[in-house]
Amino acid sequence: MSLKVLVIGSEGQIGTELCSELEKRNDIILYRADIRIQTDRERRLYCLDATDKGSVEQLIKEHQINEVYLMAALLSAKSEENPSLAWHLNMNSLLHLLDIARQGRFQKLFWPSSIAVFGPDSPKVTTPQNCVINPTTVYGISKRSGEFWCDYYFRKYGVDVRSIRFPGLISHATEPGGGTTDYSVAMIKEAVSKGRYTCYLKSDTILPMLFMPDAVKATLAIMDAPKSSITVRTSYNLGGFETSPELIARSIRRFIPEFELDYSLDFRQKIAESWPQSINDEAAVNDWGFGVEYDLDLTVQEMIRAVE
Ligand code: AKB
Repeated sequence: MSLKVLVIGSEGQIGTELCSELEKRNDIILYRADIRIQTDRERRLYCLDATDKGSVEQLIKEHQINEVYLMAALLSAKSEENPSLAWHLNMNSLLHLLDIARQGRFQKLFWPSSIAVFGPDSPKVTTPQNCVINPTTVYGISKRSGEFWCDYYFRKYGVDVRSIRFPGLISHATEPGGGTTDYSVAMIKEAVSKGRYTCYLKSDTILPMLFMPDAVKATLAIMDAPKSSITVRTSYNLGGFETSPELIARSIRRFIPEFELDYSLDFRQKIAESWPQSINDEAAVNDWGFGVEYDLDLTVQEMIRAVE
């Protein structure tokens, strides 16, 4: 029997590429939902507000959904601009689904967390899975709170919720939605289209990043893993590669030697400085076999090829 999978936030940065991969699987019937699309039942597309519990529950009941990926969220920079919307969207969408899962309406939930859960008190380098975690951004607070709720619903009600703390994600299929790490995507795209880019982070600001195919591979790997191998029910650390604006620029210049980069810093610098530079993701490696395929140079090469 086919598995019925619902992706909420299907048109976003992760959702788009996750859906492309899920669509390749013969054993899955995919339902896409997003506030930005028009309902087209024949194509299994649904216009859905992720915070509207009644509509989410109705969709899950009507189609007897087995697994849900909740990819709708407001990212870090946008969340600073609109804290109450960030809290409402990032928290309520998750709490509603945890509650619907608790009633046995579907069997497995994926929810992305972020390296934004870490704050200035956390170790900056090879940040461990468990350490002092005091986020200082609205987005980080919402993600850390969500992690606690996931763990609580697993322990108290056995809800099979799985989560990854994503680093910055680099991708070309869909525009990223207002994150601090999005300069990486903008820089590569503008290097190709204009030959220059003005960056809002300092040249040596190091952050962990991951190319989208690796992020999607990790998402599917954690969801495919046997329940017994998931030992972290808050959210798994995930690393990728460490990079900075100047390192990305250097990698771009292998293909576009005349690329010019200058700087005009804004509030995102402070957010970036509160986050780790590199991540210890050995729990993900040990529990469900995470492995990175794309390093910085390969990511930049693939990005340039795709946007040219
Ligand atoms: C952001 O920059 O807000 C996101 C993230 C690190 O979760 N890319």
